[in-house]
Amino acid sequence: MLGLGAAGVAAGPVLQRAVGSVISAVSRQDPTGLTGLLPDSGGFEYYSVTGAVDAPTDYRLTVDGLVDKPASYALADLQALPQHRIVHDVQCVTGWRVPGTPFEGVKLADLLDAAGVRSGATAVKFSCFDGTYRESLTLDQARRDDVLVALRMQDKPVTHDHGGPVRLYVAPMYFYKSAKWLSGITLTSTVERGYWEDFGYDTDAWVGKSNGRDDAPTS
Ligand SMILES: Nc1nc2c(c(=O)[nH]1)N[C@H]1C(S)=C(S)[C@@H](COP(=O)(O)O)O[C@H]1N2
Ligand SMILES: [Mo]
Repeated sequence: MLGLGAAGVAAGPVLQRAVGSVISAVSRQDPTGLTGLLPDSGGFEYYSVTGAVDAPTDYRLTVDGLVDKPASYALADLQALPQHRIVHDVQCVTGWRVPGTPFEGVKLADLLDAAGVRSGATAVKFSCFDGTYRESLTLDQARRDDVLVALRMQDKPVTHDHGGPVRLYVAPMYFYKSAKWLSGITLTSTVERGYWEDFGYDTDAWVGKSNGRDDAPTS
């Protein structure tokens, strides 16, 4: 496992296909069985690394770690903040793609500003109420305009299957960075690897410029 990242640099697309099939295999084994039950998925594939995820009765999004003002937002609090809309292609690292998908929500940068990021922080860790998935970004990546705490997707509230009520949306990166069922944002002193990154995927997951791919420049 640990050598996989370095091997990716050398093996390129061949390794990419290999790790891609790991994700497909996990998705096929999805114990919820939902993958086959979504007739109008619109090109999306349902992913969950855990079984059925319970919808929270009282949704909260916490912001903590290396901040001056830790916060806990209810959904209504997030809805009351300025909303931003991005229309961009969704690209899963395994190959499927949904062009021109609208996402709308609060800029992650705005939540970071409100929290008052302390000087020792260099990264942001995301946790999910499925209890297992986690992701991370560097602080610079997290402050980009095209990174949203998304409340809407395809011009309607993010559905439970797509990670609602609130998911992360990292437009310039492969979709595994866009953590579903977002529940926590924690400022940390180092980047902590995400769930799939423990299996060899790149932590810096730029579309076309990571995971053994070197396509046309993006962003
Ligand atoms: N909590 C959580 N977030 C997740 C995942 C997951 O399994 N659990 N899978 C990731 C991957 S690999 C992809 S491609 C997208 C899939 O999003 P979708 O189910 O809305 O199509 O969610 C990403 N975020
Ligand atoms: Mo994915």
